[in-house]
Amino acid sequence: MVSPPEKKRCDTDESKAFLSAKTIGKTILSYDVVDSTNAIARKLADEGAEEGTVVLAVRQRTGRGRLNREWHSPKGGLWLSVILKPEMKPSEAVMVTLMAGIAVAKTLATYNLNTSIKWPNDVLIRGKKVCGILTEMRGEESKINYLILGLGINVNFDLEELPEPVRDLAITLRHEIEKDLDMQELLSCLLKELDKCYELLKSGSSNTILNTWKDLSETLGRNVKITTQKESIEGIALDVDEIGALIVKTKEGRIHKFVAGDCMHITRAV
Ligand code: BT5
Repeated sequence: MVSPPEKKRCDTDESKAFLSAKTIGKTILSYDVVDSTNAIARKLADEGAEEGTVVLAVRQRTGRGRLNREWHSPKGGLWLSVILKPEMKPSEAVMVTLMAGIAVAKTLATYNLNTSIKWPNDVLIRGKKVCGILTEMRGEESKINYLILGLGINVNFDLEELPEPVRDLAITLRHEIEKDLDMQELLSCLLKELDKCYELLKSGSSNTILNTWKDLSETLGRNVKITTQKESIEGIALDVDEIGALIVKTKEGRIHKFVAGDCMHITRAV
């Protein structure tokens, strides 16, 4: 159950900034404290909200990662969800996650930050997680009704605000560049990049997305362990296929493809 969130700002300034958006950011709903922006976006999508609607919150009480894992969302982060209605098969939804990772990487590059991406959804700075992406889908076997693309970026807060085990694997932009960023500017840049990358994806330019993703990938060429609800496989991450599935070759020479799963980097492959 989502507690009724307090509507915070009326967003006229924010909305104006994105009138040029083709899809993502034409409508921005901004909240103060919520349980999860993904949960609000899901509810809005069920009620028929238009594609591209962005739900933004200052803080999340119960932010979520994949498999219902906790996503710590103190004040000072960029916590948002976007309603998308792409015409693609559910098995292709991982492409949306990959394109979102690219948009985040491009946004952070404008601040001279070097990022890499761990398949499928972690954006890293010097190997530490600065952004997590959660793509949730509602649909039938062959059709997506809507996707909720949730993005969490650690921006203006201290690492000490994250609990101990998470802190060691995470990074915030404040920690990395030793100053605070203008959140509006960061949001504006991110939504523009997301809008551009999404247009590219919708126009059928998956190859451009995949090639950019490969350049940013921290995973390809490494020995990895992929864990899904069914199995756990170790091998070399060879490539991603045309729908963004990770191709892994085991030491016995068997090829596996994953459209979802947890990826652990074991060593750099020789
Ligand atoms: C993710 O899941 O990385 C997806 C995170 C998506 C968060 C956004 S915020 C806006 C929207 N609303 C939501 O409720 N969610 C989305 P996963 O790959 O399962 O990673 C989860 C793991 O990341 C946790 O188990 C922790 O180990 C770690 N973690 C939690 N909070 C973190 C943080 N703030 N920074 C870095 N790592 C964190």
